[in-house]
Amino acid sequence: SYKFWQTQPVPSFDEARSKNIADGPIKDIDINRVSKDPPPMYEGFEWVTMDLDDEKQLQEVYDLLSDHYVEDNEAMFRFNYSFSFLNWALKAPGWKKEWHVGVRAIKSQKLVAFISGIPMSLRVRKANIASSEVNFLCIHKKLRDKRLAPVLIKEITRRCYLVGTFQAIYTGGSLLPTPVSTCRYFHRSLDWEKLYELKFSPLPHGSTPQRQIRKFALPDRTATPGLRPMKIEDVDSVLSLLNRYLARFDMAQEFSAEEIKHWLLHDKTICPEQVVWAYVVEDPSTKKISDFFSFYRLASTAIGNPKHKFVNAAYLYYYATETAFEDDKAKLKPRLNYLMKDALILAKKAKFDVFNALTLLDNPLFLTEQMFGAGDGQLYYYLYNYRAAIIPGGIDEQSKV
Ligand code: YNC
Ligand code: MG
Repeated sequence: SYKFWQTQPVPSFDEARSKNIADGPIKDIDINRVSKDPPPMYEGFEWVTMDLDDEKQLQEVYDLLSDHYVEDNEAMFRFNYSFSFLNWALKAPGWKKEWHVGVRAIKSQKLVAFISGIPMSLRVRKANIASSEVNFLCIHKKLRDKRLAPVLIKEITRRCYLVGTFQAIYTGGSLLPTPVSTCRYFHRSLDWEKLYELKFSPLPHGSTPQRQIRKFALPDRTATPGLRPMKIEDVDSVLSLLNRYLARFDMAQEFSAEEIKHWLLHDKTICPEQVVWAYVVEDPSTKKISDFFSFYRLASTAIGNPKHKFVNAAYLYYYATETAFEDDKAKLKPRLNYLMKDALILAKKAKFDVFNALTLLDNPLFLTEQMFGAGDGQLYYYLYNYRAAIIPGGIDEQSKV
C-alpha cells in the first residue's frame, strides 16, 4: 500500500526507524524543470484557482468543507470551519491566490475539491525552512476513492515548487509515511450537560449528572493579576516572548510581527464572527508583558443530533510565559496551571462547550490538573521533502505524567 506516498519525497517507515538521521532536504528541486502546466484533470472536471477575496468563492469553499471535511471515526461530528475562520486561516501574511486550488465540475461549475497552502517560516531544530503549510484537502463524498487526492497533492506541490518553496508541513488524523511527531487531543468539558447530550462525554460509571456538572464547574472571575485582552500595542512584546519561548522546542513556526498581529488579534474586518481570543498579563508597575495565552473557535457539526446542531469548541493556541526561562524551573508548572485555569474561565464566559488542547509545548504540565481527558484522536505531523529525526511528541511526554 501507500502506492502514492511511496513515490513522494518523504521518509519511509523503515528509514524513519533508523538511528543517526541527519536532518535536511530529501531532494533538490530545479525550478526550470518544474512543469508549467497542471497535471490532466479527470474528464468533466477542471482545475481552478480560487479567489478568496471574492466572498462568493470563499462561501463555496465553506460549503464544500461544511458538508465534506473531516469527521471523527464514528461520523458523529464534522469540523465546521466558519467563513470567518477560513478568511483568517487561508489569508495569512504572504498568502498567494495560486495556493488556493479548486476542482470544479465543468457543466455545473460546482466546486467538488479543494487543497490549500499558506507560506510560513518553519524551524526544525537549527534549520529555518521556507515552507508551505498545506491544509483543507477535501474531496466531495461522491468523488471519494478515485485517486483524486494524489492529483491534488501533486498540483499544490507543483505550485509551491514554481515559486521556490520546496518544503511543506501538514497534519492529519491518518497514519502516512512518516510522521515527524505525533500528538494526542485532550478535551476539557465546560458545559458537561450539553456534551453528554451530544454523546461527546460519557457518564462515568457510578457518577451522576449533577456530580459531573459540579466537577467541571469554574469560578466566575479570572485570578491572574494584570490579565487583560491583548491589544495591538502588545504585538512586539508578545512576538519577543513567543519566539523566545518556542526556541525551547525542536520544531516551531518562526513569527514576524505581522504574523503575530494576524494570528492573535481579532479583526472584525477579516472575521465578522470572532475566531481568536488572546490575553496578556501586564505587570501594573513595569508595564511589562510576562505571559500570554490564546485560543481559537472551531465548531463541529453534531451530525444527526436531534437537540444540538453544533459543538462550540475552543482550541488552545499559542501561549508563553517568562517563568519558562527563570532559574527556578519549578515555577513553570504552577504558573501554567494558573494561566490555563483562567483560559478555561474566559472560554466558559465566551459560551464554549469544550476546551481542546494537544499534548505539545508544555501542555502535559497542566492537562491532568485542569481536568482534561484524553481523546481518541491523534494528530500526526508531517514534513514534505525534508528528513528529520523524530521529535518526541507530547504522547511520550504524557505517558510519563
Ligand atoms: C491525507 N489526509 O493515503 P496512498 S488533512 C495525505 N493526507 O495514497 P483518494 C492522504 N494523503 O496511501 P479519497 C490523506 N488522505 O495510496 C488520503 N491520502 O499512497 C492519500 N476526507 O486518494 C491516501 N481531509 O483520492 C492514498 O482518496 C490516496 O477520495 C488516496 O481522498 C482523500 O488537509 C481525502 O480528511 C482526504 O476529503 C481528500 O477522504 C478525502 O478518500 C476527504 O482515492 C475528508 O490519498 C476530509 C479530510 C484531510 C485533512 C489535510 C492535510 C493534507 C496534506 C496533504 C499532503 C500535502 C503534502 C505537501 C504538498 C506541498 C509540497 C511542497 C512544497
Ligand atoms: Mg478520489
